[in-house]
Amino acid sequence: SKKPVRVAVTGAAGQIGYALLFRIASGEMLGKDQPVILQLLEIPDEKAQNALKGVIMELEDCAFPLLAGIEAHSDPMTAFKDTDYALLVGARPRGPGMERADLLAANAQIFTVQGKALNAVASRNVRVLVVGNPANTNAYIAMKSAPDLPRKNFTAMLRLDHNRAASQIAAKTGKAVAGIEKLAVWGNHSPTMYADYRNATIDGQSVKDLINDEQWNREVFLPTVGKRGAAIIAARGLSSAASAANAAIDHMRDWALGTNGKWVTMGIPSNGEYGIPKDVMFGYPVTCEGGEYKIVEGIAIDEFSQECINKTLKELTDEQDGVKHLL
Ligand code: NAX
Repeated sequence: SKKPVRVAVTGAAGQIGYALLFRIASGEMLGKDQPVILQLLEIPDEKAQNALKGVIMELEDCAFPLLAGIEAHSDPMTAFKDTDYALLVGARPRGPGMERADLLAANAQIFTVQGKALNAVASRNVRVLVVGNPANTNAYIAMKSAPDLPRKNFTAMLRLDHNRAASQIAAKTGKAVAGIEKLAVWGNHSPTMYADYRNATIDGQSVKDLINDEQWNREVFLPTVGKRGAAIIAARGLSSAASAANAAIDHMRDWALGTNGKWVTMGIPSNGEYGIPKDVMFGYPVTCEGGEYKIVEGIAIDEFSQECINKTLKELTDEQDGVKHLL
């Protein structure tokens, strides 16, 4: 049987953590034959550490055959020791009266510390997914704080946007979501993201031709996907958690085990593809194979798409400029 791999999860006692850990431990992320050791990080605060203890008791009570160990930590330097995968979920939410700049600064502090800790103690090939918001910029900060690790191993979660877009397309066309191929989401995990179905097919038919309604694309589809997080908060009184955890599982599983040629969306550091400046943590369509992702190149960018890409890029470079002095 396989040797266990180490999976670090931060914010482990939070609501996404609660929807995520049990699925990692049951083998849904890395395969039903892959034992895992969970290295869980929470803030030192007594309430958070107690909540983490409770989650660990429940994990134990599942008696998962693949769960080879569970550790509770309050320090990233021990939580990230030798870790092969790191899911950075914990972040500072926007509190009352907090300005955007304060939010960026508070998270810059967290992700600088965690990036440095990964740099110091993680596996040299650790694969990092940042979920905590602002996810792209937090991933950028962690990457910049970990100069000894491969840049390409730092990623941000755009998969929830991708899955939301797929679900809207399936509903609109009346077809099954499983039939969708070649969907792309560009840019920032924020309402500025650009979900792009121009090349998508569903059951082999062109989505654009089937829908054939550019007004729906611009006035219904894009705002619905972009504001879905807010719609869930309005309905549930809490932000998306199970769907976010599901997207994190999808992202890591596809990265580790491959997509068989299917396009998925990952936030990854640019190498200049599609005119995005180097190092910007940008949502791109990718395929995964052999534990590596590859950007889908050669997609034609029309005028409307370029406007959308420019807008989400501007937001990201503004966020990056807002934290540059802290790095
Ligand atoms: P919760 O507030 O329920 O949980 C966050 C947990 O993180 C808390 O238990 C907190 O103690 C812990 N934490 C905070 N700072 C930490 C640190 N420095 N080290 C370790 N743990 C720390 O939030 P939850 O609903 O689980 O959401 C977590 C993050 O995901 C938020 O930033 C949220 O905005 C973000 N999201 C990102 C999404 C994406 O698509 N990229 C979608 C869902 C979600 O909104």
